[in-house]
Amino acid sequence: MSDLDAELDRAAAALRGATRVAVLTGAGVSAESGVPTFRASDGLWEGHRIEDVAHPTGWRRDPRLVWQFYHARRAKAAEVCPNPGHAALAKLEAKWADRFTLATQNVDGLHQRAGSQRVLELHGSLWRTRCTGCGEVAAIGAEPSAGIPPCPTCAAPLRPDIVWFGENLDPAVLGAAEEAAFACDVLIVAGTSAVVFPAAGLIPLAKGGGVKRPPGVVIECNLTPTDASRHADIGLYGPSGETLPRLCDRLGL
Ligand code: BV8
Ligand code: ZN
Repeated sequence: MSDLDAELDRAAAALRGATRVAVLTGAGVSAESGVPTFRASDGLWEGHRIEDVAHPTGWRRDPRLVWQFYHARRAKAAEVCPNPGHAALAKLEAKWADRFTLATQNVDGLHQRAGSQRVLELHGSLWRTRCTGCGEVAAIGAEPSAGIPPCPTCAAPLRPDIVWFGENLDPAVLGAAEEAAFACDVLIVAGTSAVVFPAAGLIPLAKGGGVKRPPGVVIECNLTPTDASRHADIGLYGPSGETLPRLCDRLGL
C-alpha cells in the first residue's frame, strides 16, 4: 500500500467519525481548472507584483490597471470549469449538509459552479463589484468592460468586491469561518500555501489551542508540504483534483 493510500484510509476514517466538517481552500484547488496560483506565478501578473495590483495603494495609484487586472481574471475564470476536486468538496457538503462549512480564499466562484452552497468567500469575489461611494454591492459578468463603471445608484466609481492586502476581511464572513474551524471535528486544508492571514489562522484554530477537547483532525491536501503542515495530522500529497475524489470514493460518495 502506498503512503497516499494509507493516508487516504486514515482521512476517510477521521471523516466517518466526524459530526462537523470544515474546509479551507486556496488557489491550488483551482489550479487543475487552469487558474494560475499566486505563488507559482512568482507573485507577478503581466510584470506587476500581485501585492501592487491587489492592494488599495495600487488602486489609488492606477485604478484602471487594477480594474483591467480583475477584468482579465474574470474573463479567464469564465473560460474554465470546476475540476473533480471542486466536485468532491460539493459531495462532502451534501453528506454533512448544515454541519459542513467551506471557507475559500479563492475569488473565482468555481466552488459554487461545482455545486457547493455553503461557501464563505474570505477574500471576496471576481463576480461582484462594490461602490466606492455608497458601498452598494452588485453582480458583474465577464462582458467586455471599457473602463471603470460608475455606480448606478450614486455614480461613484465601482471597485472589485475583493479583499486586498492591508484590508480587513468582512467580519461576519471571517467570524463564521472561525466558528466553523473551531467547532469542527475535521478540517480539510486544500490547495493553500497557508501564508496569508487571517485565513491561515483558521488552521491552528481547528486544533483548539488546548481549549478544545478533542482537537480537530487537520487533513492537508496539497502537492507539497506547506506552512500548515506542522498542524496537519494527515497529509494527502498529490493533485487535489485526484486526492479529493479518491477520498470521496472511500466514503462511498
Ligand atoms: C488583514 C484577494 C488586517 C486578491 C487576497 C497576520 C495577521 C493579519 C494580517 C497579516 C498577518 N501577517 C501579514 C498580514 C498581512 C496580510 C498577509 O497575510 N500577508 C501575507 C502575504 C504575509 N494579510 C492581509 O493583508 C489581510 N488583511 O489582515 O487586514 C490588517 C489591516 C492592515 C494591516 C495589516 C493587517 C488580507 C489578505 C487578503 C489578501 N487578498 N486575495 C485577489 O485574489 O486578487 S490573498 C491571495 O492569496 C488570494 O486570495 C489567494 O488565495 C491567497 C492565498 O494564496 P493561496 O490561495 O494559498 O495560493 P498560493 O499560490 O499561495 O498557494 C497555492 C497552493 O496550492 C500551494 O501550496 C501549491 O503547492 C498548491 N497547489 C498547486 N496546485 C495544486 C495545489 N494543491 C493541490 N492540488 C493542486 N493541483
Ligand atoms: Zn454608489
